[in-house]
Amino acid sequence: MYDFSTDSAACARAVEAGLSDYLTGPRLSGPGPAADRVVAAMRHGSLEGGKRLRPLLVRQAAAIFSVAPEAALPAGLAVEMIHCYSLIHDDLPAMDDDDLRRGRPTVHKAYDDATAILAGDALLTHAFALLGEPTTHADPAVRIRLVTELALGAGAGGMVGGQMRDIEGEKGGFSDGEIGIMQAMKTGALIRASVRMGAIIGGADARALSALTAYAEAAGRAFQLADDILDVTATPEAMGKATGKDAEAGKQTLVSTLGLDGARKVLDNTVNEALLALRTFGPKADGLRATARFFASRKN
Ligand code: GRG
Repeated sequence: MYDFSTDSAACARAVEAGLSDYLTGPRLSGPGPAADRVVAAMRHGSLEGGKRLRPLLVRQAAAIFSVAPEAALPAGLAVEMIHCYSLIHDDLPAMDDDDLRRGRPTVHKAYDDATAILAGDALLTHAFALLGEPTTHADPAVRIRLVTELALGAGAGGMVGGQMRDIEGEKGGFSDGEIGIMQAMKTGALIRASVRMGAIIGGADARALSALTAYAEAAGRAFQLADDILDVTATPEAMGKATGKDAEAGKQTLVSTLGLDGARKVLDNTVNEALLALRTFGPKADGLRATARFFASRKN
């Protein structure tokens, strides 16, 4: 029987080891000390912390097609590198201006703004270098699909575009629909890409890919709703942040427009929608089922 805590802990350990290994490897070493500083900042922003949920989704989606966890790991590491870069840049004074991330000083606080920008840039760049390596998948056509999937999820039609809309939305006046689109791009797109990358590694056919995409889109909405609920209900310490930033800044979220009870109801329905999308898959999809439930129940 699938056990979420065992599998997610095993995945987190593998991600920590895999990232640490990659971030000490020969691909990152330049000829002088300047390069060492940026690698140290990349390590600060990506190691020792984080739930590693996106690599877990890659692993769980691949598991439906009997792909071993190790075979899904490089793609999971690439997604996590993109996620960590986005957090490093999001914490900068020009964006959310946060001092703490995962209970530790943010990269620009531990180093400086310029180093944090460069560390994020380098994580972004190396994510795609890693996807291009034959160890990620033996078939170059699969590697190209993985690169495209991640680039589109992270780019202007996905995470970066969602962040831009979020910044524009701070002026207020977003409808529920516009908030939903912004969130689907900002956080949903990377979750969607993670699930689809696992499915692509597993050789999913069009029908399976479409069902898993429907799962991922609902799971992404559930993740963001839970995040918005936690922003107003959890203590900042539990979230590893200095403050409950979004609520404090009066940011528009579905909690601010639907109220806490309304948002919790939508969250339950959204998790059910994610589970329904998996109905044609057997017990091998239990990992993805457990993660959708975890998204709704998480405490940080
Ligand atoms: C700066 C290009 C750029 C994008 C930033 C994703 C994002 C866009 C910003 C993150 C800000 C944020 C806190 C969004 C809420 C949802 C979210 C992504 C939370 C953090 O993800 P978790 O909970 O974090 O998976 P851990 O630390 O566990 O990895």
